[in-house]
Amino acid sequence: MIVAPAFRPWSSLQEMPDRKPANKTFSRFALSAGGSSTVAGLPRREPSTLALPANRWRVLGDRFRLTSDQSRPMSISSLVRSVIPTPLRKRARELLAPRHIRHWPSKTAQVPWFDRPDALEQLENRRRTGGLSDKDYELLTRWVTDGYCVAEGIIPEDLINVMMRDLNDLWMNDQPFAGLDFCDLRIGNDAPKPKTSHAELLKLTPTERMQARIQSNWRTHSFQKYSAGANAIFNHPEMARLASSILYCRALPQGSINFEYGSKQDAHQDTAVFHVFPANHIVGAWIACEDISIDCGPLMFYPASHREPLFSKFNNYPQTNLRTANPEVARAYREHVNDLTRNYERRLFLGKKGDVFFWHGMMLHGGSEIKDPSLTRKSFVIHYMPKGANVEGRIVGPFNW
Ligand SMILES: O=C(O)CCC(=O)C(=O)O
Ligand SMILES: [Fe+2]
Repeated sequence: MIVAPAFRPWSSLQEMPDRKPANKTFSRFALSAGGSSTVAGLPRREPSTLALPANRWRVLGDRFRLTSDQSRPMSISSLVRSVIPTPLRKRARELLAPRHIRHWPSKTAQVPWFDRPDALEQLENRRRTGGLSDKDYELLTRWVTDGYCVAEGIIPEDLINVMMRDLNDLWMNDQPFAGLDFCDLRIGNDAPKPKTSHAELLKLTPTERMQARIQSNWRTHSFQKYSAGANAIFNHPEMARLASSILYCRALPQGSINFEYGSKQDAHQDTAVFHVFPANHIVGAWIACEDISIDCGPLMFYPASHREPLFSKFNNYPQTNLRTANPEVARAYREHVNDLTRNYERRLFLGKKGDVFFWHGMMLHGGSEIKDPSLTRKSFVIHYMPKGANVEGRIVGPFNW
């Protein structure tokens, strides 16, 4: 039997969830967002009332005209975002960015527990000592052996509906949200643009906007900053509890992506697109925002592929990955992944609305081919990491995105 050294996450095990995370204050407030949908086919918004996390409600409140029974201070990052214009924030980030590439140790004691040879024994111990329910034990066993697990029905439908309605309203808002961009939007007959700001979108006629919406495989990032519904899901306690149980320390949501259609994204590992240190301390979570049909280009994944070593040309990870790779290395990575996919069975995630698919940073996954382009594939993706593991700010450019 191989005995791995005791796992020491950033926070001590006493801080471990399997209980509600810190953000558990809920307030009831009425949500009545501004703007109305006038284009045929877009549902008219009805005001609704939901239990939503109270953090950052003021920022959202300004934008969504929330009425709350409770006042809470604005977070520092929200305050900075609302006071300093985006170009200035970008410039400040450039000036503060690191200039010298550092050497990142490839061998570190901080291998996540699930990548250690005794991972299943550790799970057994956690169960024996009362730290895991049977259900969680089952999910985490699947995580260890196959690099993913599925938690069914954990996000309430009404919460998803609120986020979807907010997302829908973006296309017809009266005022743009500063800092909100759409990626890969194709306007008219133009090629898809990497980024189109919300302000640019709203300059188009309603018909042009709708055409762009339905003809593009667009996505938007960090919608939780603009939508109370998205924010409630981003901070959803059960998602955080499960991601924390996987990482075995407190998991923090790092960013989000909303998709309306399939992504058709090539198979990849998230380690290749995120800068995570120590490696593999990342959990992807893909929330089905409608029942996913087989022809819409579902999320594809390759069970057990998470055991593959990191691509050899990413030899100073997390500095070297796809985001910083030159074209030759990027091409070699694509070939490497293509070769790997031949060794594993490909599966599709056909989740029901509210189901969540969690995956390991090294598990191959992507967007499968879209057989029927008229079908939507509404999803919300969140990536979790422990505090301090997202080292994006310590990476030196130039960057590919
Ligand atoms: O939703 C998809 O098709 C792929 C998403 C993905 O790869 C990711 O967010 O890491
Ligand atoms: Fe990914």
